[in-house]
Amino acid sequence: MKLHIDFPRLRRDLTELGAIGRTAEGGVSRPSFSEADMRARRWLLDRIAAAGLAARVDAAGNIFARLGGDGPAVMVGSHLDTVPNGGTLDGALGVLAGLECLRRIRELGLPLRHPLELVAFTDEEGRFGGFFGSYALTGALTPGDIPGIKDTQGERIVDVMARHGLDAMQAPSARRDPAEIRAYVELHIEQGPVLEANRVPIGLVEAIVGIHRIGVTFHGRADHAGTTPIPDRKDALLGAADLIRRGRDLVLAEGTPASRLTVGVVQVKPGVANIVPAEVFLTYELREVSAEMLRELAAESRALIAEVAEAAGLTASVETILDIPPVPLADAVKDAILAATKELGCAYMRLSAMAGHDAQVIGRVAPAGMIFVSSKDGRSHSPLEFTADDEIERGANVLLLTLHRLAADGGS
Ligand code: HGY
Ligand code: MN
Ligand code: MN
Repeated sequence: MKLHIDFPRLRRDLTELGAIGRTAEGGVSRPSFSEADMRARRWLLDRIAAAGLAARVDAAGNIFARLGGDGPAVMVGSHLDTVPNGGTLDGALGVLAGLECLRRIRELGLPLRHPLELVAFTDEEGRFGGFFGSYALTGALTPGDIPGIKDTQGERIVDVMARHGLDAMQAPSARRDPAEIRAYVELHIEQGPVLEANRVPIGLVEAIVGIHRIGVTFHGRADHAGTTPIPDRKDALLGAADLIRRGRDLVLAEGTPASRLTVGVVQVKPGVANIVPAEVFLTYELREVSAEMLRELAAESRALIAEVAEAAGLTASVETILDIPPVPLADAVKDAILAATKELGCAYMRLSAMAGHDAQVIGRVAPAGMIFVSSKDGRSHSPLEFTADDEIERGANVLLLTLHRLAADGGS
């Protein structure tokens, strides 16, 4: 009989974790370092201990569990944090399936040539910009960045982590030498419609989309809503509205079918019905799988921001929130995933990841790979996110065989 995970045990873990931060709509809210995220972290530490493994938390709040001895590890993981009112699988699946794989390999006493290491990364989803944990691990976080990292409510990560007894300024010390990472593998739901439309259960991810996220502030002038004639106003919201519409037109006209633009946050000041908007902040997020196209769209968008500001009599300031290039995934890891799918006799297809993942941060310094399972109706970042149990089980078994190949048979 082939090596396989204990699915009922994984299912129980997913259900228990899915109850932490549950919302009235049936979704989950666990923004990074919220009370729910902290409870989820404590729950995971308990599950790691119950599996007979030693847990470690680094200075960035990343949680680890290791199986095997010294030397470069085969890492497996994802994130516990969620978007507000998100689903129960985005992130949780990769962490809990990874834990299940370590547990299974341990209880079967399978010999390992290379250690296995589970990781749950801090703030993948971006309450504080995203990828805080994987940036720290790969040395991409510098002390100078940290005091300025805040959420959209203006709360600084330094203050939020301090409330939980953590010193954000120490996060860069979580850096690991890339030579310690033999490979990184992440199982994730696709979060899009491709696998389902093709009726294929497993996705072999070739590359992960790049993300260029900026914060744009239009500065106008507060005026009386009744006494100020329309042509005399400096209405900051007008600039924002113009940018949202013309940015969309720009990306549709100049981009590729894989280009995306999302304005997900708009904050109006003073936000009063009878005052002309004086200031508007918005997030403007571009995604592309071609690095060159992403750069072009980013440059054209900046020119557009200046143009719409001028046309509305405003000034605009722009700050970069996230700038992560597209990342091709490693052949060595893809080969192991492919061999695992073949061993299980399940169909697969190659595709790009259109969501961001810690694998693209790790993939810049070490060999990384991703396995996708399908998402019903392509829904995610929503309480309607769903993947059938048999698909989850299949994906976790592909993960198990992949890890086993990389850690037990991986040569040298
Ligand atoms: O935003 C993303 O693509 C991811 O879900 N963090
Ligand atoms: Mn997500
Ligand atoms: Mn995710």
